[in-house]
Amino acid sequence: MSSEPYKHYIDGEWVEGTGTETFTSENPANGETLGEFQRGTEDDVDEAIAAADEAFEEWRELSQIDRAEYLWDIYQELKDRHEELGEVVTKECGKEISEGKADVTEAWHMVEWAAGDARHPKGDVVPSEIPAKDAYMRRKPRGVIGCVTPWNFPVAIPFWHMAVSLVEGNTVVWKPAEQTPWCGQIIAEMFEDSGIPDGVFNMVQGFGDAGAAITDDGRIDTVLFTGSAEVGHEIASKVGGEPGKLAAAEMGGKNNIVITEEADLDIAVHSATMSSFKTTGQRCVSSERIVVHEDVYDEFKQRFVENAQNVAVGDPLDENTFMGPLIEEEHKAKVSNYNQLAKDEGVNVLVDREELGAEEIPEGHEDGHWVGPFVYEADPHEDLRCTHEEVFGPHVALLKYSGDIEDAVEIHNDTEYGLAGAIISEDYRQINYFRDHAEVGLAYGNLPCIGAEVQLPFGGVKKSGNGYPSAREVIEAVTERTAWTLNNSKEIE
Ligand code: TXE
Repeated sequence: MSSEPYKHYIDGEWVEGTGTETFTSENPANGETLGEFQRGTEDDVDEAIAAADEAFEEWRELSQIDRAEYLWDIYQELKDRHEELGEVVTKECGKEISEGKADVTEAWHMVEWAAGDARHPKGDVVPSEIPAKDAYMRRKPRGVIGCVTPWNFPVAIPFWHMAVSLVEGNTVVWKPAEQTPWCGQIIAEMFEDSGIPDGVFNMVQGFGDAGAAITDDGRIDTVLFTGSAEVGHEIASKVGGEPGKLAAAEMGGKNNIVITEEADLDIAVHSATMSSFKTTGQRCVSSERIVVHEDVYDEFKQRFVENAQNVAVGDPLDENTFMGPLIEEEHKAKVSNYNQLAKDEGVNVLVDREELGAEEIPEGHEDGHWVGPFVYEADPHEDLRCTHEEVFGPHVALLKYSGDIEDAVEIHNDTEYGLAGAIISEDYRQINYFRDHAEVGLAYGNLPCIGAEVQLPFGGVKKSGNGYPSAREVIEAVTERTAWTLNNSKEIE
């Protein structure tokens, strides 16, 4: 750890910035201070945007193959520093170590996709009504991309936003989440090591006010945001009022797993356990609603409850841990309030490990933000807040249904969100009905409701998203399209 506060990275320099305040990063498993960071101000953001704006004119003139070379260096560094960075992810955001490392893997997959795509044929040759006319579509960079990212995937999501943006010829100003600035620091070091031209990549550390200074600035051409629905909708509505500016936001969900009457229950129990409790329920695709057919309900309930009672909560650096702590005390209070709300709303509680026993908390980790699983059964047709609002923790409702897949999907769609959903079934008709009618951007069949592959789109519908700030489809938000037509004959139309 440096004895000086870590700095912002603006225009190819490490700068203290104009602010007088610093903040610390803390390990959510034990309260240990991991580092002190400069807190960015509006003036720091202003400087970063000015640098990005200026760098854009030269950066856009490079071939995308040349631009991709810098990303290949970063790809290699992500691989070389995999163990180290995976451990930093785990220490900073509390996910268990295999997930910490997977966050880094996910990042290099994105960089590989973006840099590899630079040599890939793109675009369409389009038929024209006029024989001698060529018609095709060209993409151009939009300019300066403002990226604001959350703490739950502190390495993968920044690269999901930035890798394609940069290869396509944009410059970026990025603010990491305030809970995970150390990951931000290491990523900025990687950009510095790559030798990317000054001003092409800029990072300002800080809180929501610095984020808002990025997203509100008129020189930002596209805002890419991943985080809460509240902030995402605020950004999207502000940006919507500014002609020529775009926002793509991916927000949370209240995700369901549907388990039909002839489902393979081994797959069902495994999928529900993974989706509900991995990352301590703090993935945007985590499932908080398990919709189970009455014919298999009792057996599923007994097996799922057994898992919920037994999943190992503990030190995320220990490979035997299944669930680490929650990100911070404030978030623990939110999860706890929702558990209480569920009780107040009259649900039938099946597992309540909210307060872990002293023997479950590893020595030296008493200051961690610990909770265990909370599982209950509720009536799917009752309009309860606990079964409809995103908790972002290991808080899970079992919802029994009778009837056919149409009934299950009706329950599935009965939330304002539409990010992810899974079906566990052996019946292709039911699976296909789910695929076509579940109101989600990410649908999984006979798989846990988690996981992403960068060559697929990643984003939601309804309250969960507008546009795709991540993975393959981000190209739509960070490029302009020109419909190009060329007359190859001497004839005048
Ligand atoms: O999100 P915020 P938080 C959900 C989840 C969680 C809740 C709050 O339900 O409990 O959001 O989490 C920056 N203008 N998800 O507080 O506040 C902020 O500094 C511009 C789901 O972490 O949205 C950070 O960098 N930026 C989600 C980023 O936005 C602003 C993952 C996210 O912070 C801003 C995380 C503003 N006005 C939380 N206010 C998912 N999709 O997985 C804050 N920020």
